[in-house]
Amino acid sequence: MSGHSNWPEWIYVGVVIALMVWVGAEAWEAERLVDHVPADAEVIKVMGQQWFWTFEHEDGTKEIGELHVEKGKAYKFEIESKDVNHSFNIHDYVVLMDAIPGRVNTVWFAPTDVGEHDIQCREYCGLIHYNMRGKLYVEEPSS
Ligand SMILES: [Cu+2]
Repeated sequence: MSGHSNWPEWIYVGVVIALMVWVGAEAWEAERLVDHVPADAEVIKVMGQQWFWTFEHEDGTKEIGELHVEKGKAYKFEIESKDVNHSFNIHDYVVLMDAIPGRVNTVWFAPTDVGEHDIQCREYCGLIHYNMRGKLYVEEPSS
């Protein structure tokens, strides 16, 4: 085998290893972002039912069809359903989670700007599904 050079193979192996490390790191980061609920996140209980959403804040405040939150805070949604499967969606903040009777699904978000956003149901849940909408109001912090 004299005169045979291995360097193209080693470059190939190096590139493949680098790609695998990169894909692994990206996947790990994505997983971390999805799973890592900030410790100070306020819990908001979200209940879906035909055909509206209700919200309950940690201090017991309840809202129907609209949800008021503060800019710069983190919120953890605990999502359930009273009847059939729904899906809780805040399109502008890429919040999307199924609301299933008998179990609690969680998803978190942290609004960054003051404004209004649509809340909707993304699972066909019966006759008036199209009207199962709500409004998210992101407001300036009160204190
Ligand atoms: Cu629906």
